[in-house]
Amino acid sequence: MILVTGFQGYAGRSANPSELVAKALDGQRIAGVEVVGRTLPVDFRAVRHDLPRLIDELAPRIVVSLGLLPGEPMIRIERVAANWSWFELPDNTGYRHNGKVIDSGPDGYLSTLPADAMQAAIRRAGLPCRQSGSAGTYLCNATLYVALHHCAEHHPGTRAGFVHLPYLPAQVAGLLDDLAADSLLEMHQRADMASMRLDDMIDSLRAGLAAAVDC
Ligand code: PCA
Repeated sequence: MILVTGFQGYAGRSANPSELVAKALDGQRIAGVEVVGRTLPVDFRAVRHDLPRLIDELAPRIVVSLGLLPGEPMIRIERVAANWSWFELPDNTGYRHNGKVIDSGPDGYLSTLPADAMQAAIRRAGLPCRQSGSAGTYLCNATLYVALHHCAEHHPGTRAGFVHLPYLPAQVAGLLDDLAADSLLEMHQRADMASMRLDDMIDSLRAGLAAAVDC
């Protein structure tokens, strides 16, 4: 079984493409393997508890968490989780975590997903994909760290990783309207206008996960 998690909206954004992709994949089969899609709250303390519980309950072969990265123009496979959080924004409970993700944990983990094979499969499907050496210092990095730490300690056969997604086109259309209405910035001052269609995100995940199952 493959566990795919997405996040709720946060920071005043109504939608989070990661939640929509996780919901779309829920119940599908990829390369013969069943997918379970779940939504995580944008809540540091809940994720630290809920994600390990979900992994214990479902014992997935692969766990991939998804999140939005505003401004990212393509599918972005994260390779590294740091044991450090520096929340520029509070989470949805108003909490800002500044410090280690897990006090007793090592400084970092490398994703155990076959990132090269996944990237190649996504590009073969005609969709843009790259890899990254930092998932940031917000909740997505913390989520990847929590998953890798829990799997290292309790599920050594489970591969875990994180994929960041761009905005949906409709979100950027809304941002352009907001920008025009605010009349404060020129368009070239904003660097977060990249987007990708939901179907392309779903197809990317299907292609990437099929490659991960085969590795
Ligand atoms: N993106 C945030 C947290 C939730 C989400 O979808 C991040 O990149 O950390």
